[in-house]
Amino acid sequence: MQHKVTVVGAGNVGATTAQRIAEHELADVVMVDVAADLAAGKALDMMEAAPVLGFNATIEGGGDYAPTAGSDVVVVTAGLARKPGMSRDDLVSKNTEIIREVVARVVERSPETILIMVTNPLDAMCEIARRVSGFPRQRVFGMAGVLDAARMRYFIAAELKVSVEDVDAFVLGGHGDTMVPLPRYATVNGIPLPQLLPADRIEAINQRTRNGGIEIVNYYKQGSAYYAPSAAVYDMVAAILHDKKKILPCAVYLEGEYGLHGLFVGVPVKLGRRGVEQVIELELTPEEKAALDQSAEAVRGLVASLPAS
Ligand code: TXD
Repeated sequence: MQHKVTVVGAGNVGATTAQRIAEHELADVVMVDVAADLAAGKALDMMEAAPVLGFNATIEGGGDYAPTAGSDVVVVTAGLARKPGMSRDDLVSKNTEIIREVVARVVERSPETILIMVTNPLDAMCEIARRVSGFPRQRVFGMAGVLDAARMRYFIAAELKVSVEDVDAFVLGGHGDTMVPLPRYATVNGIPLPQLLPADRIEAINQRTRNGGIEIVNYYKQGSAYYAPSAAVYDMVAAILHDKKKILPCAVYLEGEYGLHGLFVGVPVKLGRRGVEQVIELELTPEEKAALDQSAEAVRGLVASLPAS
């Protein structure tokens, strides 16, 4: 393949992302995990599907970072999920340690790469990656909005019994309870959602979108969503490698846009071969702006609590 993508973390999201990238022949994939055999075994298992499915991309896996050198894109999914008895702060400090180590090691070998962060708490881990890599905001950002919007799009399509292909939606803000679904900017083949559904049904869709992650966790009991998250990462990687200039909601470091400075917040951006090529500023109503500010405050609080390096 022309391109190389590294996926750090060969768990549920990482391995499924690797599979989607390879099966679509988007790039050759290197998976790295502290659980080296897990990464090696999953890579081999996927390669053994190649003759049946007929894809020519390669997937290799292990614990070594040497094969990641010169990656066009690096997707970081490494981290711990919260276990019983673990506080949110425990998770933040443990994942901060992991992200610092992982980002330093990939950036050393791929100094020109584009980093897509996935590990939670997403917006805070993006900030750690930005600090450690020293990358400009064009090349370090997070996946959350594409997933949150995909959930909202699915819920709208299911409610209206229309094709998911016709439904667009935007979700702004941090990746958490304070995310801001924007039904005013949701459309069904160009028709604004508020013309198709009454306010109470729209509010129910907003609420289900905010709870989209926990809804899946409640089914799985252990572990969290990965089919839709890996699809969202795939969409971002494809937009970058094919220089599509797609407008997608991503967690990006704001430098004054939306009146916010110096923190990662989910907003629409243009994604192309150079990464985030433009931040798109939507016009917001005072209520929408207040909800975005509240979401940004939650991110700011979490970043302020990060352990010092
Ligand atoms: O919207 C979003 N951004 C998200 C985020 C959607 C879904 C999942 N989200 C978060 O991604 C989730 O809360 C986790 O923080 C990550 C990864 O989720 P996943 O479901 O893939 O978790 P797993 O299956 O536990 O996989 C994590 C892997 C596992 O194989 C570990 O061995 C590995 O990370 N790991 C490491 N790899 C490399 N280096 C280090 N230090 C390391 N530590 C753990």
